[in-house]
Amino acid sequence: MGDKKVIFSGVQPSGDLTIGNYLGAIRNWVDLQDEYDCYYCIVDLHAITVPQVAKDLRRRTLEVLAQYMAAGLDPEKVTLFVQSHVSAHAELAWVLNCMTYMGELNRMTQFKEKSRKSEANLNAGLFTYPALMASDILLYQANAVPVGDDQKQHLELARDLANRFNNRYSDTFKIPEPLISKVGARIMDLQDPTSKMSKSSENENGYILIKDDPKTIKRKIKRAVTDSIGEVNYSDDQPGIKNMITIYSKFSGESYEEIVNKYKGEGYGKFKGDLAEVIIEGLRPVRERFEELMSNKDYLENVYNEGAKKAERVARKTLSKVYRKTGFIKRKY
Ligand code: AQP
Repeated sequence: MGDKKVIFSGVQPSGDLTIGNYLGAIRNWVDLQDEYDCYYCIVDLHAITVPQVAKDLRRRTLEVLAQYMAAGLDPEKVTLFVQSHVSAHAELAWVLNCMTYMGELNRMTQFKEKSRKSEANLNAGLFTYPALMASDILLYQANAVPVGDDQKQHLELARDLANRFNNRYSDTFKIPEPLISKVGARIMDLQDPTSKMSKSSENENGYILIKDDPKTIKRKIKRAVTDSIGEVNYSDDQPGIKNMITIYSKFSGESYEEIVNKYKGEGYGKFKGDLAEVIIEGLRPVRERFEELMSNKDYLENVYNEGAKKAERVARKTLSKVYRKTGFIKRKY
């Protein structure tokens, strides 16, 4: 590992992973695994900021790990681990919470959006989520964080908190930079192409899961909303079609222009039929490898145990410095 720059990123096991998570995050992580020292986490502590059913959370945590690996992340090269296995995350989050202003958290758009959706269930964890995310990143002295547009504001807060701590005490944290993928387009909901595709969406026709079978993928694409224009154009006036062209392009490697030209004069039926095939073929190796991995629980267990051990060593080192500088006395035995 040595001089390699460090990267931290994670996905919440708050639902089954969608092609939004795959194309927008995980597939890009795979491209970074040789160049960087990568920590890829399954952020289960974050997931409980909205209520979860324990047995589903348990199942999904393991499935997310298997999907990381099925997508191409190699546990020999990167550190794969479960957030709750490394208690330093929750511990540093507390210290950072005590340095975060209410006003800063109030401005977070994700909090505003999520609180609008679940007014009956507003908990303090959802509000202080960005301090936990800052601790995830800062514990590993990450140089860079691959994030989607939606997470930029949280990363900005992580940078502010790192600077605040460094100024108040002394140099402790690296200041992380965003690493925004050049091809990191946002994948939108198939039923409401003005919102992003989300794994916790209530309408299952709005997303495609990595583990959806071909029949389900065909059905969901068939039902995806389009418009009455009737031409395959890459245009903001046709958000449904535009989103499907993006997905097509990301799976096939063809450019938007090539795709638009290919379907000139064709209706949406042919385009949708082909798109379903492109997705099915793109996901096939991932799904097959995923199923194989899920039938080998011992191996998965070994991967997350080894990952936690490695992450724990690095995280403890940072946390010890933070505790010492904060003024906590060290336990002597
Ligand atoms: N639709 C998307 N298009 C591109 N990238 C996406 N990501 C998520 N949705 C899309 C990226 O996936 C990573 C995982 O994010 P997360 O699990 O921390 O939570 P999220 O961003 O809130 O993802 P979801 O699927 O919308 O989850 P829920 O519904 O639980 O909130 C991030 O890198 C994100 O950018």
